[in-house]
Amino acid sequence: MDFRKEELIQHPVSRIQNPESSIQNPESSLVTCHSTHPMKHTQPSPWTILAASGLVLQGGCAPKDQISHEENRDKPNIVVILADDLGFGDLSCYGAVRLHTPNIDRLAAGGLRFSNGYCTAATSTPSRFSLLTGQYAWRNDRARVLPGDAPLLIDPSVTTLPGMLQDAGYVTGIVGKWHLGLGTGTIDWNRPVQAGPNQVGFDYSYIMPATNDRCPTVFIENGIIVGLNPLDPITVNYKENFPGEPTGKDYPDRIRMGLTQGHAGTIVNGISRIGFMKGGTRARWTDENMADTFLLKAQEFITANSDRPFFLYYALHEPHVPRVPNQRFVGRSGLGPRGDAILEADWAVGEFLERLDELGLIHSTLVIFTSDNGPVLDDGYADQAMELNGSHTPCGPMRGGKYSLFEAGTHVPFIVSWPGTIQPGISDALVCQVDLTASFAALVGQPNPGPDSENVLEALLGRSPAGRTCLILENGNGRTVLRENEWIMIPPYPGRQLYEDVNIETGFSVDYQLYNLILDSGQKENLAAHKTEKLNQMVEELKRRR
Ligand SMILES: [Ca+2]
Repeated sequence: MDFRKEELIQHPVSRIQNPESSIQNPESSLVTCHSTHPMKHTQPSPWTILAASGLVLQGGCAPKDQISHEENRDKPNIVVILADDLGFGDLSCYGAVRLHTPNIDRLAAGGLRFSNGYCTAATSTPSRFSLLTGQYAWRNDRARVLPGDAPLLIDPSVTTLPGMLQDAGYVTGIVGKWHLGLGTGTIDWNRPVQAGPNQVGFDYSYIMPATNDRCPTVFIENGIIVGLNPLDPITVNYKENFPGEPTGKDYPDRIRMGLTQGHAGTIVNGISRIGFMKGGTRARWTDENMADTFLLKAQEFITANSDRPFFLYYALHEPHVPRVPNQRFVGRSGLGPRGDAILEADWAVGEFLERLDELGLIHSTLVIFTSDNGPVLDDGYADQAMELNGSHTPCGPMRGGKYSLFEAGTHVPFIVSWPGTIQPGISDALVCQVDLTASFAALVGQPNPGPDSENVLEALLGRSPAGRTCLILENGNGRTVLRENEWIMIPPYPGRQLYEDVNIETGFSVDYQLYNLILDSGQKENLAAHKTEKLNQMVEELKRRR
């Protein structure tokens, strides 16, 4: 399709005995802004030293250092763990039977599990844009699934969620998937990236630039590619291949995972990707170690900043394609690589929470676990996700999936935990990731910079059964629907009813659609012709809000 082409319960799996040994690029170092914690170095690269000197970070510590530790004492740490393409029905705490996710289940059992939690969009880039800016992505025409060489989507002059928390004295970090663009135009990947997470509110960043199926397949720490050999510079192109560089299209015998759609570009680690790259051989990631790498960096961040309020955006890469979990998880789920990747994500969450506990921070940290959009089985690689899925229901009771206007596109797992402050339970309040900006602003006493963000803090903390009343959701391509209380209204949109390549319903129809989600969570009965008054009111409401 057009927009996709650019496109601690005991766990049976043993813990990593020696994490360093399995981590790529161990020479990279964690840069913190903390004055009393020396930087952790092994062999710092010149770029790392540059970053530490402030030439790259450009004074990101200043606002926080003006706020004393005394003032910050009562502010909780905030961690947002965001899975990638994880469905409402993919966790056992949300009803999965074929998959067991004991660590995320434990988080849910000790916190609030929301039954009406949403991301704003059914694809990654617009969804993450909303999470970090408190703004609907359909207001920004560029907020579509971005190629790996797209410029930064977020305006650096805008106060973001992490930027607002910086103003409140938090040290802020992102570890994991970014997918919101980098640089201001053509990027020289061999120089520090001048526009990225560090320019829109993050003091520390260790990111995958776009997605795990897109070039460049490298990690970037504070704007600098980790482990890059200057004698082997890296070049990226999304229009044409570099002469002589093998691609999945030209060398299908060199790839270990077959293709069902797209992904015919540069081969890295035996898997062909979207886009083309040349050079940077030493810096290229090994998919099997990605979860370990991100976990280590997330743990390092909270450890280094354990005595001051921190915000960590821990953006997992699972279960997005290509699904290549570590060997420890291969075959564990019985559902193939997609299920195994979910078990790997669950393990990483468990290990992360255990470190939080070891640091004595469990009761002073608010943790949110959610997903950037709904699930998909076959998303371009022949990894048997469809064939081995069996009776598993990634969407739960809902219709649609990733890319869809139907519920499963944006109705996602949403768990909030803050032991000692939030009473465990289940909440039916309507909440959305776009609301985190306003809600956290209220929590830390800052103005809300998010134009579409509503303060639902009382709902997130379990003190109120009410969240939003109205919410605009989109398919990732600017087509929107309106949810209002238990109702959802889908305006008429031209186009096919099925994305054949992923076997997911689009939600498009020439007719208006109106569903009562309490009585009909599977969106089977269109009530538009019967509830004309409600339909008309919601049509007008959506027009008024867009
Ligand atoms: Ca996603």
